[in-house]
Amino acid sequence: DYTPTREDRFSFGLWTVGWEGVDVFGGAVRPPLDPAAAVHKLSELGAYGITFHDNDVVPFGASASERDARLKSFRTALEETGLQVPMVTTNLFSHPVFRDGGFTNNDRDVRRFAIRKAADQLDLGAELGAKLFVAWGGREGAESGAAKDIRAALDRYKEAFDLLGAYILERGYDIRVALEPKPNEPRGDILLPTIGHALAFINELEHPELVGLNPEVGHEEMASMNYAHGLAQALWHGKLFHIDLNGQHGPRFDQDLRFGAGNARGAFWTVDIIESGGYDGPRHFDFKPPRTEDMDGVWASAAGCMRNYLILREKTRAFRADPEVQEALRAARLDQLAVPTAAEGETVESLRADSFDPDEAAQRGMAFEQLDQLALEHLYGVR
Ligand code: GLT
Ligand code: MN
Ligand code: MN
Ligand code: MN
Repeated sequence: DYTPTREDRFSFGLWTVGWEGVDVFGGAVRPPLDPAAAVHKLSELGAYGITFHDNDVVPFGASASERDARLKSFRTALEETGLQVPMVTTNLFSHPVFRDGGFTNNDRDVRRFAIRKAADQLDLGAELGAKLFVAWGGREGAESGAAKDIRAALDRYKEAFDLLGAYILERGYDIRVALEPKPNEPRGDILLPTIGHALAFINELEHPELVGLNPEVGHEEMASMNYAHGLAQALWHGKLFHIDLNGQHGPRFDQDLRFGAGNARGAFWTVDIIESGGYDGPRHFDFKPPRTEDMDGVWASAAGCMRNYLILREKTRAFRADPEVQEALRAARLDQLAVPTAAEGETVESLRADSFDPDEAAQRGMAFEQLDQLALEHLYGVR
């Protein structure tokens, strides 16, 4: 049975189930969702955590008393349910002041305000026990050429994370930062468009150890990247701090389908790497219940994310445990790939001593088709 429990560590963005369905072509189709109600419903469905932007709970520009009232009912719901807040993030994209982004806005005063806004949310996150701060820079980018000096913008982007990193250390917060890449939408071209761009950027920061990644399925697939490979590389660098799970069909607009919908084969390998690659963070869903749905449909969609994850977890485990698969893995020489190419102390000169017959080696097939067929049969449910 695929009933989620808290041990599964499923978490949801408040903005996901709370999405009212506003898109470029039409207005809201669903009423605003009270954050406290979302906490109760997600807890009931089996989630362990909820994540949020500052403005998902406290409207932009709210008075101090309104802020306190909103936070109070949210906190009460957290206490009543025991739901955690593993991650928080800041909205630096909705208000018109962020039309050209936050940290890389051409306007200096807007950049200063954006950093301040992020720091306020770090304070709230620390108070609620969050261990992670996600930075999705959806508005950091451009539609045209001369409008953005990319090198200067990257200087400013670095400056923002250096200031926030210093702030985290100075306050003694147990919080790390995770960058979320996306190639485009809402900006024509977004800075740090893929996992690889973001990894390279992190190396230029003052406190690279504080900063890692929050890759999203749909965003990598929009860039025609292989999400599971991206997660594997982020893990290899020790930088997979968080994940945004959802569904996507190929390189079109950001679909944010429920996890397991869209590219099902990609979802299989995604769960396989999450479960076996050493990732130990939350299984976080960032999807948008389609605007065809009423609130019942929203909760069905949220439940579907967790159920699909558990189904795929069972299937990937069965795949790894299948003796025929283990045999096929050996036939495909995965065991050889795990062995260093040169033995301890060997040099290029040692390789020159090999007697190797390329024509003979060229005869060997790799036996990958048989291996992949077994994976598909596990996915299709016939094994
Ligand atoms: C926004 C975006 C997501 C990000 C969220 C965090 S907000 O919905 O589309 O991919 O993860 O800022
Ligand atoms: Mn996301
Ligand atoms: Mn998305
Ligand atoms: Mn999104």
